[in-house]
Amino acid sequence: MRIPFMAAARPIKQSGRAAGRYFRLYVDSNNLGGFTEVGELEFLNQAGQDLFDIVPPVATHSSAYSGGTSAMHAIDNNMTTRWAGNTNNNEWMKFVFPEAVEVFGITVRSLGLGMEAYTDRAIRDFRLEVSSNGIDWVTVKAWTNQTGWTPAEKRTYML
Ligand SMILES: [Ca+2]
Repeated sequence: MRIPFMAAARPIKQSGRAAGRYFRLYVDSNNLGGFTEVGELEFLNQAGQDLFDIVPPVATHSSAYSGGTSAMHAIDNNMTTRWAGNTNNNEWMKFVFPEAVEVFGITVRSLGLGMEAYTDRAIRDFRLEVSSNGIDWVTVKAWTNQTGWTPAEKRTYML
């Protein structure tokens, strides 16, 4: 008899936190610029530290304008680089951690140096999702109407 994998790996979603190995930042819409872009993204642990630095994940994306704008460029601690999805809606970045992590919040930075004219590419309606297998997703929390971004602005969203 097989022991159900799901019992051990089931992601935990509860008020104020989410735990698992598989996460996705799903962008329903940006601020209507041509591309969906994020300068930097952080996943915060309970101490407010960036889990991307502590437990580096593999990052992938729905699409990217070029190899130099892949999802990895949203977590490289470099505000001169960014992730750029090809359209202004239904784009995502996926993060697979080597072990389960507990996320308490996220921070998002809009486009930084050299991209000041394109703040309409910043994300507007988006959600954090968690998964037990990297395929089937559960929304942890959604945020809407995030407008009026200034260049390299950092906003914090707690779960
Ligand atoms: Ca970057």
